[in-house]
Amino acid sequence: MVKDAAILNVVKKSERLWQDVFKECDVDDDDAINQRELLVLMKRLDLQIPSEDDLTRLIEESDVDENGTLDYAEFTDLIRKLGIERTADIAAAIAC
Ligand SMILES: [Ca+2]
Ligand SMILES: [Ca+2]
Repeated sequence: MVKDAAILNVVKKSERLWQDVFKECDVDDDDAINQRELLVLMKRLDLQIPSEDDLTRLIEESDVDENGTLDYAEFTDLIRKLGIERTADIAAAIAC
């Protein structure tokens, strides 16, 4: 299945880019994205900035272990929920 392999390749590539984005956003280097760091990311992505309550709710929805911050797995879950489809484009724009 050549087609599936190609799709997998794209997913893998954007996965790597998101890891870079995650690191880039993790300003205090604690391997987690907190509310403030997420807000900075959303501004850079030109997303609609949610209210503080919405932002808290957004994090809570993806914060599986309920520690108030998003680790990488939780972060990618959030990205999926936000419906960011052009992951590679956006990640590339941020990475440079
Ligand atoms: Ca952090
Ligand atoms: Ca968490």
